[in-house]
Formats: sequence, structure tokens, C-alpha cells
Amino acid sequence: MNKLKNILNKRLGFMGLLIFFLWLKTVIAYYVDFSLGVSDPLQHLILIINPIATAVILLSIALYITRPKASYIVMGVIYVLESALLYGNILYYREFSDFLSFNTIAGVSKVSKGLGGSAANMMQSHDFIYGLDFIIIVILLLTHYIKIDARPMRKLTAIATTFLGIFLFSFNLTIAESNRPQLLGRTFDRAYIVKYLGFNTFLAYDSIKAVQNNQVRSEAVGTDMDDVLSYTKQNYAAPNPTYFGKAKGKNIIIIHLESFQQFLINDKVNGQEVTPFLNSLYNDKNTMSFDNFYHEVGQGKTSDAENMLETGLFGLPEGSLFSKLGSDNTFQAAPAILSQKEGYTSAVFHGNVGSFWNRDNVYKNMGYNYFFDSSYYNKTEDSSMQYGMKDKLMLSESAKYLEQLQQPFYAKFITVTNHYPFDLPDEDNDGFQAPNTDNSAVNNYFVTAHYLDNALKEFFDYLKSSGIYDNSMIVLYGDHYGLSNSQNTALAPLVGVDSNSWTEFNDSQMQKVPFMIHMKGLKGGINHTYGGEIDVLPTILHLAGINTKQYVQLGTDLLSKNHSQIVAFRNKNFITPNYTVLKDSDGNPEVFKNSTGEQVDLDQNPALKQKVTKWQEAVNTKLKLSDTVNNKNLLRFYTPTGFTPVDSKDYNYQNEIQKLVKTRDDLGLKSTSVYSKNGNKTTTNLYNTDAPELNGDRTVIDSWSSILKGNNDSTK
Ligand code: GP9
Ligand code: MN
Repeated sequence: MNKLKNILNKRLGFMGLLIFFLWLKTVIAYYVDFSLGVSDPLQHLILIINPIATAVILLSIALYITRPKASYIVMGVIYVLESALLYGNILYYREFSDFLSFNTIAGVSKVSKGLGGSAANMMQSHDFIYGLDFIIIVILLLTHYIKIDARPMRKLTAIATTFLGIFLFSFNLTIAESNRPQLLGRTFDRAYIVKYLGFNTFLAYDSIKAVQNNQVRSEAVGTDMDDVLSYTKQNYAAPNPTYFGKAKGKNIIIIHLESFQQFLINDKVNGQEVTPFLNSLYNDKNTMSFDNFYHEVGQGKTSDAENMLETGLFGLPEGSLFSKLGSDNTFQAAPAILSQKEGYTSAVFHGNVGSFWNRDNVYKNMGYNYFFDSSYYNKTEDSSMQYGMKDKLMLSESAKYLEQLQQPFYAKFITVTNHYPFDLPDEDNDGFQAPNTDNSAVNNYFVTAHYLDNALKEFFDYLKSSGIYDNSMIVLYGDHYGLSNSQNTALAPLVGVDSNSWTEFNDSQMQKVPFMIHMKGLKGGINHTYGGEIDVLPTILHLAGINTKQYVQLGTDLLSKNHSQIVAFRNKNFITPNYTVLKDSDGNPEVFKNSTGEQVDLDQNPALKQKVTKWQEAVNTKLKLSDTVNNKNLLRFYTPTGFTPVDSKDYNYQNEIQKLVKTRDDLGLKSTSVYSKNGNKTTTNLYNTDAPELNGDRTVIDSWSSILKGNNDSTK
């Protein structure tokens, strides 16, 4: 006991006590108050050690102060601030399932401004734990059990302590990066940074980003929009009269096919079709199918694809726009346009946590009325894979929400089972035989794609039997590649190419993803037009009968006679109907003929060389304008006539069931939901799924009870 007293009476010992308390409180909070989705033992270890390093670094500041009393006071102040940050995050998380960011603290964030309800409402009885340490410290000081250590502190000790902190931090960062590569580079989810590196690091990281962003924004002026507007005016492609308004007033259902590549369509493995349902849809006379459609995502992957489809602008050259700018940017996005022009209700269905890719904030700025994230689905031990609910479970359980949406609705379903590493449990496979290459990811990819196909068939069957189908336009698209270039040589024989002759041209062909528009009565067919994700928004809006002329959208309607067929990739490579232009390591263009895959020698072909230069300039301009609009947040300076800017404060994704029911009751006989139109009877009984996790028990599909219990944990 005396030994302990001796230690605590030294300045370093006292500091150690503070670090211990901070560590203990944080770890308790991690497990009790946050859902960080910690899965493997290494993640638990990282979580347990991550509060230490930054606490050591921060508290060591006080050691540089020579005057003892002042040094102790500074230590105390840092301790109080750290405790306040922790407790602030706890309260904030209870309301928003998110963490305090620089902009939230500084009050500049448009989304989740401060605490919505009063902080007191967010408190819980066990919170006294977070104040217990203060009582203990005060008692120890008042009883003089701990006295101020008046001896001077050696500079060297202070420096050594700081270095110890830095060393611990580097260690923490290294194991974090090994468990989750590109943790800071890609910033997929704030929860990941907290989980791996703690609150301090998250706040520091977020502050640096925010200050940089705010700087770019504060320098922007309204006239920066002039170039953008003259570009969109000049490049506008008027709608095709045959298709304009063909889906007017219909529900629009977007199905995001995770990591789904075009080569899977009509593909067979061991004589068995991989995706029989999608194949039938692809070849259906009521489907407009594109076979030269490319994904155009960057590091933001899914979120970049979503961003293009919702806003008609590209993602960023680095990182994810959703994560970097999505909390604060002004969007003129599909949900808001459809709602304002044609009275659509909008919703996203996705079985991962809402904070992933910052969706919970971004969707508010886009004007999404509802966001059903993992907290709206019944989760059991085997219901999820790494990135969320299995597709069959997510889609079948979504029916009970979908049928409550007022029509017309704009509903997006983000599937996730066909995501790397594609390791579907055996019981979810209906006997599909995987190919047998020596790369297991390649083999498994076909199995999860097949599973997704089955899940979609069940979903379509429900849409048909519930009648939703007759009144809807269904759009399906693959968001990006599932197999990366490094896996393509293993894939080569399965797509009829010899691995040894596989080239970067072949890699670029693998970036083709499906894009299909299906609607009863739509004049369909296989359309060979070249295009990409940036072109989807104007295509859909025109089908819905909405003019796009005054919106800042950088793609063009795929069905328009004036559609531009130069497909720009995020890295400035591009594809035209005849050529594929990729940069070599020195940035010089390598040009391939699409028909043969042969490389063309530009020096032998000056006319083509000139064209390539011209195309490249067009691609660069388009990407640069997109980056300017996004980075400078220029849409805040430009509001299209008749469009009302979205106020994110009007949206929140808590208590959505209550919101659905209230809307239905308020509208009474005027309610247009599928449920109301069905004589106030549910249609979920029409949803049939063979998902083994349900064991034939329909409770999850048919009732809200499991969700209303407040089943709110994470699925990562
Ligand atoms: C996660 C899912 C996957 O919620 O959308 O994102 P990705 O890793 O494909 O970008
Ligand atoms: Mn994805």
C-alpha cells in the first residue's frame, strides 16, 4: 500500500493514475455504450490498448512545465477535457450512432448539429461510472493521500515520456493497418477509426481534414460556378422522345448489385448458369440492357457509385466523397429532385450500420426520407457476413417497410453478400458448384453471385405477387469490380482467355458492370451504347419525365441521341466505342482497339493521336469540374429554378416505424402505400424465401416486434 502511495506521490505516478482511469473509462464505454463491431481477438486487443498512446502523449505535455503546481493543474485540465470528450461522445452516440467530429464541436456541421434532444435525456443510470474517478481523485487529494510532487522534473524524462507515447501510437497504428489496410487512406467508417485508434486520433484526423476542407470552401465564390454552368449547358443531351416520361409516376426501385461484373451475365460454370434469374431479366423484352456500361468509381467504391447515381457528379480522385465531404456538401440529388418534381417518397435499404461510408449523414443532405440500416433488421448470430445482413434476409425483411412507403417511391436496395472475400457459409449455397481455380476468392465469387441471383429472384417474385411490379421501374446496376486486377489472371481461363496473354486491356474490359432498366411495357433490348455510372441519373430522370437541363450533372442520358460515349474512369483513363486509352507508368497513353484488344502505335497514326489528345482533354475537364464543384461545395451558390435546397435538419433516421405509421394514419384514406391500397392488409405473407437462417419461421419477415424491442447493435 505504501509502495502505491509512493508511486502516486511522484508526478509520473500521478500521471499514470490518470492514464489508468482514462483507459478504464474508455474501455468500459467501448464495450457498454458503443457498437463498434469488434469481431476477432486481434480487434479486441487493439480496442483495449488504443486509448493508452494518445493519453500518454497528451498528459506528457504537463511534464514540460517546471512549476509543480502549474504542471498538476495542466494535467488536471487535460484530464477533464479528455473525460469530457469521452462522455460527450457517449451522449452523442446514443442519439446519432456517430462520433463527435470537428465540425460538430465547432458548430459548423449541417448535419447532426449538437445534441438533438437535451443532453439530460440521453443520460443513463450507469453513467455514474464515468464520474467515479473524479470523486476518487478529489478524495485522494483532499485527504493528502496524494500530495503534489514538488521536485523539479527533468526535461529528459518529459521527452522520454512523449516518445514512449509516440512509440505506443506507432505500434497501435501498425497493427491496426495490418488488420484493416488503408484505414486512414480510405476512411470508410468513422467507427473504424475509433475502433482501431481511439477518440483522440479520430478527432485529430477529422480536424485536419475539416480545416483543409473549410479552407478550400471559404475561398470559393459564386462566380466559380460560371465555368461549370457553361459546361453543363454546352454538354446537355436532350431526352429521347421515345423514352421521356415512360416511367412517369411509377415507383423507381434501384437495386445495387454489390461487386457484380458484367462477365457473370450469361456465364456458365461446369455447365450451370451462374445467375439464371439475372440472365432472364437481361434478355427480357421489357428490359433495356446495356452491354458496354462501365463502373467509374475511385477509392470510395460503393459510396462513389452511389454518389454518381444520386448526384450526377463523380467521386473524388482520392478517398470517398461520402466520408470526406458528404456531411456538409450541398447536393441536388435524386431523392430531392424526385420528391420536389413528382412527389416521390425516398428510402434506402441496407443491412450494414448507418455510419458506414458516412451514409447516415450523406443521405440527410440528399433528402432521403428513410434509411433502413442494420438496426432495422433482425440480427442473429448467422444473419450477417462481414459487411452486413445476408441479401435474402435483408430483402425479405425489407418488404414490411417497403409496403408502408407512400407511392410513388424511390427505393434503393444495397445488397452486400457478393462482397470480397465472398465466403458464403455452405448452408446458404443451394448446391452451386464453384469453379476450381487456385484462387479461392475467384472461386467463391461465383458462389456469392449465384446467391445474390437467388435472392433477387425471391424479391422479384414478391414484387410481382404484391402488385408492386406492375407499377414500378426497376433499375439494376453493378457498383464496381469484385475481382481486382491481381485476381484476373486466375479468372482468365473462366472468361475464355489464356492467363499468359492477359493484358491491361483485358483488365479494363473487366470493369464492365450490368446496367438494366426493367419495366412492364418498356421497349427493351440489348443496347450497345457506351456509358457509365455518371450517366444514370439523367437517364432515370428523363424516364420519370423530369427535365434535367438546369441541373449540374456531368453525365448524359444513355438513351439520348446526343449522349456522349466517352467513358471516363476516375484515374483519367477512358474508353470510347472503338478505343480504350490507358496510361502507362509515365503517364503516356496506351491505346487499344476494342474489337481486337491490340495496341495501336500512335506514332503511326497521327490522326488518331490527335483525337486521343482531344478526348483526353474532354475527360480531364469533366473530372476537374466535378472535383471543383465537390471540393468547393459550389452547389450552395447555385439553386436551379424551382428547386428548394435540402435542409438536413428535416431528416432523421430514428423511429422510422413510428414515422411510417403516423404518415399512414394522418393520410387516412389518402394513403397510397401498398399496405393501404391492399385494404390495410400486409403483403409480406407473399414474400417467400428459402433463407436457411429463418428456419421457416416468418416472424422476422411479417412483424416489427423484433425491431421495436430496440435491437440496435452493429453487424460489422
Ligand atoms: C458496405 C458496403 C460495401 O456498407 O456498401 O462497400 P464497399 O467496400 O464495396 O465500398
Ligand atoms: Mn461495393
